[in-house]
Amino acid sequence: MDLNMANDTENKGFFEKLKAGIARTRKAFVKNIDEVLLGKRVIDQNLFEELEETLIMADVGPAFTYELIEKMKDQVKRKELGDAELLKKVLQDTIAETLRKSEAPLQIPQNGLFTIMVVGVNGTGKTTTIGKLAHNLKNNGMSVMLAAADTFRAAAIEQLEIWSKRVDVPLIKQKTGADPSAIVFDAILAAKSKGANVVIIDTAGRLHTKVNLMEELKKMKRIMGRELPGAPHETLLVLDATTGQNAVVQAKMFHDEIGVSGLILTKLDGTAKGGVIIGIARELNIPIRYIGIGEGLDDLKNFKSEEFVNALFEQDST
Ligand SMILES: Nc1nc2c(ncn2[C@@H]2O[C@H](COP(=O)(O)OP(=O)(O)OP(=O)(O)O)[C@@H](O)[C@H]2O)c(=O)[nH]1
Ligand SMILES: [Mg+2]
Repeated sequence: MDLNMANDTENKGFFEKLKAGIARTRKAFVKNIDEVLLGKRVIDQNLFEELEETLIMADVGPAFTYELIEKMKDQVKRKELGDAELLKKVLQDTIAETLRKSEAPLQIPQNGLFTIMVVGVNGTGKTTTIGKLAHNLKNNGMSVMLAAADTFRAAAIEQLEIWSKRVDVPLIKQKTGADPSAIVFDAILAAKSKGANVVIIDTAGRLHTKVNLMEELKKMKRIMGRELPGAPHETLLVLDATTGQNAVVQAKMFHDEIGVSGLILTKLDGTAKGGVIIGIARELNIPIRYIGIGEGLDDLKNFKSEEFVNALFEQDST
């Protein structure tokens, strides 16, 4: 089912919010690009160098930057581009095409139990995102359950409990230090017996070592698959946009280790590094499911590439 049932007014409201949220990225990116391109009469090596530097600074990543510049040079050589301002159109179209490939909203079947494991390094926004996602799914008529499998940090369970109360969905938990796989086991059992549609599992972002963390996540996946064929149905990796290129590195690492089926990019509000979404789309073959643009319940939204590109290139009203 389409999980985005927002009506037109809500969509408009969200678009304005998205625009406001990514204002700093727009300033750091589109405005700098404009400075490089607009009003230039000749397209020369100098211009390409300036453009390349601006793109790299905007966190879109080396692969995207290289390909784009090569494409532009090629078009200039073939005399398809004579005007620097036309380069902006090529840039915008290339971004749109890159982001489009990463657009694939999460589809949750109406029947049966769907399990979502949420992973990511500490502080990226896992627990907060789970609260927002539970709210979103509940509003779409699903019965949702949360599982507090981050048992490493004392405050982690409490934090998820606050969200579960706020959203009014049940929470499966044990004491700090308990085996996360035991919680996942309990949660699947409880969800089956209550006929819940979705279980969302919070996991630790940090253990004593990185190896420990990956081993623990793998074990949780194994236990889930044993208790419920196909589980986890979705492994969502939460990435923090403010970390720029680090987010790409983290995604590669998690994907290599445990396999990731979807991405969520948080904290797009208030960062100038939002261009990283383009690097993520270009360098990873993993759908971007949602984006986070704030700390509130309604600040998580399905990733829609066209909406994002429009918000990015929209002229700033200020
Ligand atoms: N501005 C903004 N802040 C966010 C967003 N998502 C999460 N945060 C904030 O980021 C901080 C960390 O969020 P958590 O949800 O605790 O992150 P976590 O990944 O669960 O962290 P650990 O449990 O330590 O691994 C909190 O202060 C959140 O309110 C977002 O989209 N925008
Ligand atoms: Mg957490």
